Amino acid sequence: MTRPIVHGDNISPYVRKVRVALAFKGIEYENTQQNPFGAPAEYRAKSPLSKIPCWEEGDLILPDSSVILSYLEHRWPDPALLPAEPGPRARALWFEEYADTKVAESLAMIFFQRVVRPAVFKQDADEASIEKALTGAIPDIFDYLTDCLGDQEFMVGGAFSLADIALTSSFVNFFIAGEKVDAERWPEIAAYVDRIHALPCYAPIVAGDQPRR
Ligand SMILES: N[C@@H](CCC(=O)N[C@@H](CS)C(=O)NCC(=O)O)C(=O)O
Repeated sequence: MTRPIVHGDNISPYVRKVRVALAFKGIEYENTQQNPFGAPAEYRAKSPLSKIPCWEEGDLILPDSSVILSYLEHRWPDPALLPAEPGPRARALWFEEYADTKVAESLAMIFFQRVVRPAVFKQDADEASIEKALTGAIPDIFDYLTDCLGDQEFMVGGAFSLADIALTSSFVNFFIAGEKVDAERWPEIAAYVDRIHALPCYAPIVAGDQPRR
């Protein structure tokens, strides 16, 4: 069987989300390191929003990280990345949605401004947007996640799930952009992110995604 392909540059939080899920499930794949910006027509034919990641497995083309994770969960259910119970399962899907919207827009946005924008678009970072996120949206996110996590090890159902993968992926970009979680103000979130990033399916990916010096 030919190996499935994940199209997408490893530094994308959405591509990382898929890679961690694949590592957890022990699925082998190829990666094209496709850049979404100025992607060729051949790629846009597969991913009409011209976003990454996109999954390709023979005739099956799936352009969206949440759709890909849903497919992986049905196709390779063991080990599971969603709780079996309907309530916790839906709750995990909510955290995936929150991570892919609010969390990525706020945390990975800083990486986009400081790293991608100068490198790809030859533009300066929008410091006003960064400041607004650091003083508004990001503290709100950390407060909300602190409330949701409580004293649990994982975000949902007492076990590692795709909620933990999705919620912590953008933190890799946030850290590379030079930011950190204030561990005095949000000790639970600082410890949670470190704990999830240290898991065997996640740690090599975090290490491999650090910029080369
Ligand atoms: N909902 C999509 C979002 C993917 C996404 O926004 N990826 C970014 C890279 S981190 C991208 O491709 N951006 C290119 C663009 O917006 O033109 C998913 O979960 O896969």
